[in-house]
Amino acid sequence: MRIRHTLITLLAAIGLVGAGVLADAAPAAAAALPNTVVPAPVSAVAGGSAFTLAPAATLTSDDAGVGTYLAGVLRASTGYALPLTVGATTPGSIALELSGAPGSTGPEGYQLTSGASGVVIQAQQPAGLFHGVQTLLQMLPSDVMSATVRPGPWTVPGGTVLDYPRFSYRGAMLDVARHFFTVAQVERYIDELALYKVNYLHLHLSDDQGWRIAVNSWPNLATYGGSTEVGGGAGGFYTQADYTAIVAYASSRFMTVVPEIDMPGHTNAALASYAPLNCNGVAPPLYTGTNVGFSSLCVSLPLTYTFIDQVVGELAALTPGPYLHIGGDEASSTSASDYTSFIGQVQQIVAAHGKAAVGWHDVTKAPLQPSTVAQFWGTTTTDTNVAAAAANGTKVVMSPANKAYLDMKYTHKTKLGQTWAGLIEVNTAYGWDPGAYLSGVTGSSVLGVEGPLWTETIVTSADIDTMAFPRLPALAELGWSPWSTHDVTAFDQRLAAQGPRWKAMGVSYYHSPQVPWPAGS
Ligand code: TNX
Repeated sequence: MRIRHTLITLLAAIGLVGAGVLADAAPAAAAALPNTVVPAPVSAVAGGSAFTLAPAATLTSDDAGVGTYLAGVLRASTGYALPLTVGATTPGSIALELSGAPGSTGPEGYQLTSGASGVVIQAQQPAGLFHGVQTLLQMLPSDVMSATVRPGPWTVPGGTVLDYPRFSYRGAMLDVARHFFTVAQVERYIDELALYKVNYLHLHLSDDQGWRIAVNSWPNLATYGGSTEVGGGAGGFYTQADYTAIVAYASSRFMTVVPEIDMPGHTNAALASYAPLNCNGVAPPLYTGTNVGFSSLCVSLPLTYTFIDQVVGELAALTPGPYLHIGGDEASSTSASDYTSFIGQVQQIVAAHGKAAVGWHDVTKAPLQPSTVAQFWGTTTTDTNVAAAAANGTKVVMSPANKAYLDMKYTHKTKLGQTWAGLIEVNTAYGWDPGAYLSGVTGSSVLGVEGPLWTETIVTSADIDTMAFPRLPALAELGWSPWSTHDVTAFDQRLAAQGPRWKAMGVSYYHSPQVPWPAGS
């Protein structure tokens, strides 16, 4: 027993952990497979021989984009040529097929079968192949994520994975308003999120401290309103071409961008850019502090709605996804009746431009259109407005601040971040059920889960990485995996297997003492 345990530990240490190996060593029958994948798959059964990628291996794919993505990752770390054939009739050593998948896989799921002769991933849609590819990469040794050639061997345990998501919305939000992040920085985060099957990227594009998207009809928003950030740095903004590039990059990772223009509060950057938007006709100065709740668009002014119509119109035209986020949070400088009237009008504008509005859950104080989605960011498990909206058919994205906020500190010792919603260690981020968390907001009322990263204290990509990892994978698992797989000990073990991957990729992460990270990671 002790010898076998030592052997397994050794195999794990050299990256060969996997149920194929474990199955050989353990007397138990159908071993679970694999124990390295986050989010946990619906089912994973070990069986048959392991597959080892050989230097002469070939790739085939029914989808060019996913095939090219996989080839790019594998060629960089293995150094093998791995020729890719798109639409081949004979499967390659690794075959990505848009046929043969069980109906249960749905639009985003897949079936992965690995044996001596190769690996086959089958899905109904390219998104499913992409998610299956992420699982395959996590079944390979962690060095597969290296950007430079590593020695291998490149072994995948034998078995079958059947997998599909619990929720259709698995999101991450990046606040590019408090601190600006370049297109390359956003794309880096997209690549990291994609590893965990996140499929929505919510960009918080405007706030008191900065306006980050060029609007042709209101040019000062970006050129003046985007010229600073928290702490007084230079800020920045995305041209419409930049934004389009982000949308396209996200799409190549099967991720949909949800752009947010926060209103009626959180609008100092816009009010500073255009004096006529202010009730008193006077533009306030730009703001680089971190207070919230002091600004409001002028609800009684007709120009306000011309402004919103033109901004939303341009943004909607640049955004292929179904959602446009209107913020709506912390409007403490807007009266209750003004707020209700404002949210009513803005929903109509968003709908007129063909999008469904999303709002922070404060919007449930106002009557909502059937298509409007509420994003819960509270710290309680009861909210009568949200429950009433859900009872009325409103769908809810769950981002409880004391569980899902990636800007909260892990512990008092965490250098970055805030504490207003509490300290969030990784097991706290993992320890809640999005489908049963908020009274009256259960089952089909829950659209999914999102991890917001507010950036008052976040400045670099390393900062983003440190706050998102390992909590973002915890939230991604809550969004993807069936609740029946929920097990904190097993989760921490699977999470531990990610540490060497992040190391290989140069992703900084918080070495939580709750996770049994392998030595050296
Ligand atoms: C609350 S959450 C905010 C943001 C801040 C964040 C900091 C929400 C909808 N509004 O404006 O950045 O707290 O944690």
